[in-house]
Amino acid sequence: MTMADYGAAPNLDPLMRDLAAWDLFGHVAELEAYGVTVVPPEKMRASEGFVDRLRDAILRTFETRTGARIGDWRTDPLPRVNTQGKGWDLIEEDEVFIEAATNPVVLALVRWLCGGSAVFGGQTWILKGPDGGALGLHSDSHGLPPGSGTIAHMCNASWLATDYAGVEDGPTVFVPGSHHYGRATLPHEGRLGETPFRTVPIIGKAGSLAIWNGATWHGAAPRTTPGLRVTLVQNYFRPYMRTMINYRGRLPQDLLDRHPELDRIIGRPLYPYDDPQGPEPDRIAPLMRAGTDPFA
Ligand SMILES: O=C(O)CCC(=O)C(=O)O
Ligand SMILES: [Fe+2]
Repeated sequence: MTMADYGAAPNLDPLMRDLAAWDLFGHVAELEAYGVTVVPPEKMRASEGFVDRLRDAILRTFETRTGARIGDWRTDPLPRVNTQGKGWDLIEEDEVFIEAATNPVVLALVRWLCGGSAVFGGQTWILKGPDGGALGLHSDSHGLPPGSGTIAHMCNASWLATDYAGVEDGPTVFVPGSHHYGRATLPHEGRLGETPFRTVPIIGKAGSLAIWNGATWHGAAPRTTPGLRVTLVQNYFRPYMRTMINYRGRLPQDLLDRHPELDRIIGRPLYPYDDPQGPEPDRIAPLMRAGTDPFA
């Protein structure tokens, strides 16, 4: 007899059964304790050849959208092209991106973190070559100010499409347990090498899933090994705090130009991006600032 067998929690019981059947309770415990976990490929219930198709689809989409050729991802550097505005909105490029977004283990862990009403917020690639630098510590839960608690308001479920064997491969790095701080990093806390917070790298085989509470502080180490690190980033959100009416899409620009306070309160300066290819950095920065100060 387990608690789920009582059938008293209809939103939770089926999820608990899946987590038990798929041997995921250790990962749930890591998500609660550390705010991040890596699920190995053999637990991911993905179809045969999934990660090879995923990596190929990312590389092919990069090539089609930039016009640059990648060569051998195991050995070659990343072509030096501007990828600004090219890396998002992948879902219609290849069905493997839908498979990645709707994988049953991804969804079980996403629903553990963000509930059964979690919504898919976007997918983007990370392609990182030997000259790929570090990324400072940050929270992905943009806009959630100090005091927002420790539940996951959003989460990041990233597929490793190449092996992350060690910190030299330029992986994502985490401050374990930082989701309990309930706020984003301040500028002096975010710089890797200077921050007093201890970080740990994600290590895992291609086909693993790295999933974290969006509030867990993370960044990335520089890559020093040859070839490419390939990752599919996926964001999922709790569905609350939405506007009833999408004024932003409706009100004419000349009206907004004449009424700057209206422009501000309809959230025009914030995401979602107007361009599905985002990201629009000007729309991210004010939300990230709001993650450090309840009055921002
Ligand atoms: O792994 C990385 O390079 C950084 C990833 C990151 O910050 C994210 O996906 O939110
Ligand atoms: Fe991030």
